[in-house]
Amino acid sequence: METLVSRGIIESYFAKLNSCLELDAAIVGGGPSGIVAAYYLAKAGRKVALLDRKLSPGGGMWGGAMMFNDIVVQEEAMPIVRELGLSYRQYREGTYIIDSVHATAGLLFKATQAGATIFNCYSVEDVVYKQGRVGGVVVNWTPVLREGLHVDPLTLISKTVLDATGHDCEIARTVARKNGVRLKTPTGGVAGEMSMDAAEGERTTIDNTKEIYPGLFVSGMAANGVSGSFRMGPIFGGMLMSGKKVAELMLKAIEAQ
Ligand code: 48F
Repeated sequence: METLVSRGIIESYFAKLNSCLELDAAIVGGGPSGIVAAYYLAKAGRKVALLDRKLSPGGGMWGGAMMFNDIVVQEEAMPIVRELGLSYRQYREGTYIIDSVHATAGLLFKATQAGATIFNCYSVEDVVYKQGRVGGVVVNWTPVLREGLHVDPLTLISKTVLDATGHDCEIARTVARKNGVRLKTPTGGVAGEMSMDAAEGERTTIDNTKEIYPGLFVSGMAANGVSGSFRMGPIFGGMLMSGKKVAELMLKAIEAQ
């Protein structure tokens, strides 16, 4: 029995990893925008893997605000909430409350059910960069990096890469710093996020969701971070809409290749 269990996991896991060595979409970061992007890309029949450095993907959504585990979603994003089958209740006109643990678990369930593969405990430490294009991600075990062990990474080739790493915009930062290139952002680099303006931050999150370098897209807080716009706190409609928008942009880019 013990050997059967171990062999089952090893064979299944490495078949899964092997099938993800060449992707349509590599999504870095399993916060709400990344998970929603994974859902729509997988639903469209694309080969998509989402990588998150933590044991439990979900980013900043599990904890609601200050660990009070509810989130607010505005009317414009409710079609996505309904499509994903999340339970919610109306709060005031045009605003809804969702239990944040239910929301996070629900998004992860729907994305994987649609066919997205999630690799947790994977840190993306670099990208594949060829002929002026981002063409994949360089991954390592999070514990390897945490321990500072000198262990080389593996590579997943991908037609598109999404930086959904949240406030730190890690992938955009790495691409600009290591390759000396200008990104399609107001500064040509990572401008860094501004302080809180919830309404403006929500609006600009959608505007700033785009391809910032050939093959490299941004969503969620990373979209506002690279373009120097506002944070918005525990209102999550913009994150969901950003994930849907970026999936549509990435689908077009994949089809064009
Ligand atoms: O920050 P995060 O939740 O991303 P998001 O989709 O959503 C932002 C909101 O949660 C919140 C907000 C809403 O109003 O402002 O902050 O923009 O999740 C980002 C995820 O990316 C992972 C990290 O563990 C987290 O789960 N991550 C970050 N850098 C890396 C990474 C990396 N280099 N490799 C792998 N995962």
